Amino acid sequence: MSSPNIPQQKTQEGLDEEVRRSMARKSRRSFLVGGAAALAAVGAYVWLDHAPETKQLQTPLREAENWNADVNQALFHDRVLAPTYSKRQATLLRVNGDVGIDEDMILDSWRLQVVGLDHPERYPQFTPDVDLWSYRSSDDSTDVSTQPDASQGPDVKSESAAQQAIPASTGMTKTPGILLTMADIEKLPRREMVTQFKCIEGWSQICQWEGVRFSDFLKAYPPKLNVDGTLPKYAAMETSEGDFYSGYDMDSLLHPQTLLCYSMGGKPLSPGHGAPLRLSTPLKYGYKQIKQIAKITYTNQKPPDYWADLGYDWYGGL
Ligand SMILES: Nc1nc2c(c(=O)[nH]1)N[C@H]1C(S)=C(S)[C@@H](COP(=O)(O)O)O[C@H]1N2
Ligand SMILES: [Mo]
Repeated sequence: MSSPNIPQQKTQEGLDEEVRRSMARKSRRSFLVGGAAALAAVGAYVWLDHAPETKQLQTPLREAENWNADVNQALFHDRVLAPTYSKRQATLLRVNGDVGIDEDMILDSWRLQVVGLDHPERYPQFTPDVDLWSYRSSDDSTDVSTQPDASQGPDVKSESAAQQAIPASTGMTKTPGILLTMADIEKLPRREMVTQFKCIEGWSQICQWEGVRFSDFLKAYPPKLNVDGTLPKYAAMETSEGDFYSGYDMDSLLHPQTLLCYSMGGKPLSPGHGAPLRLSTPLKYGYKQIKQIAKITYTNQKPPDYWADLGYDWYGGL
């Protein structure tokens, strides 16, 4: 009897079988690689298909290739997904934190200011200075206009990164960008997720969220690329007067579970939860999930962050 660790003499048939198996292994592997490439190609196709503006851009091919490689890398590399739950397990989230939120904001007057786009002027929603947009409030006494008003003193608008860089009140520097309505946001693919919401204070709840993936938003309204063809490193988000502001790294934003949400548990967001649009991600603590977003700015500078300025971790990762 031959011992199992002494190789049997290989017959021609045995060798053929070995070669066949190794070929099969190889082709399975190349199939997987080919599959990933095909997926990337589909991604690129869907991208172009969904963003006709991109086609008109005539970006150099090299740049376009980097662009796709960069984004597909971000979208398709091994993502760790946070656990999801069944809708039955979802509870009603408590309201926690109201910095920068105008509960009386007239939602028709809401716009999402987007700054740092690639050729913003090609969009119908273009405006030469997003900072001139006024959010109106039904409560007149709290209706702080975003129009410059010297009589109100220096604390009328707390300073966020974008505002520090571009002093709107001087009227010297403009912040070109686009002003999106909720209808614009709702045109993007609707996603649902039931995930755990964790607050650093020590409580957590399972919640059901509805909205759009940040990655879909970015594809529809792509940022200006860096000269090497890469995406900006960060996005800054802030409330209408800049009182609450949060910064995000691009990798976290492109994660499939990072949503711009307009509803919770199938019902439109309440003002306290950040109507009409907030961020939700199970990857970060509650304090990184900005409510009532008014402005998104793509940038390569690490944006300031309300809670990081108070000593919490800037990433707030879980
Ligand atoms: N605009 C704004 N967003 C905010 C806050 C805030 O005070 N203002 N608080 C944060 C904190 S600390 C938490 S825990 C969550 C709470 O979200 P919820 O009120 O929907 O539970 O919102 C985050 N987003
Ligand atoms: Mo929090």
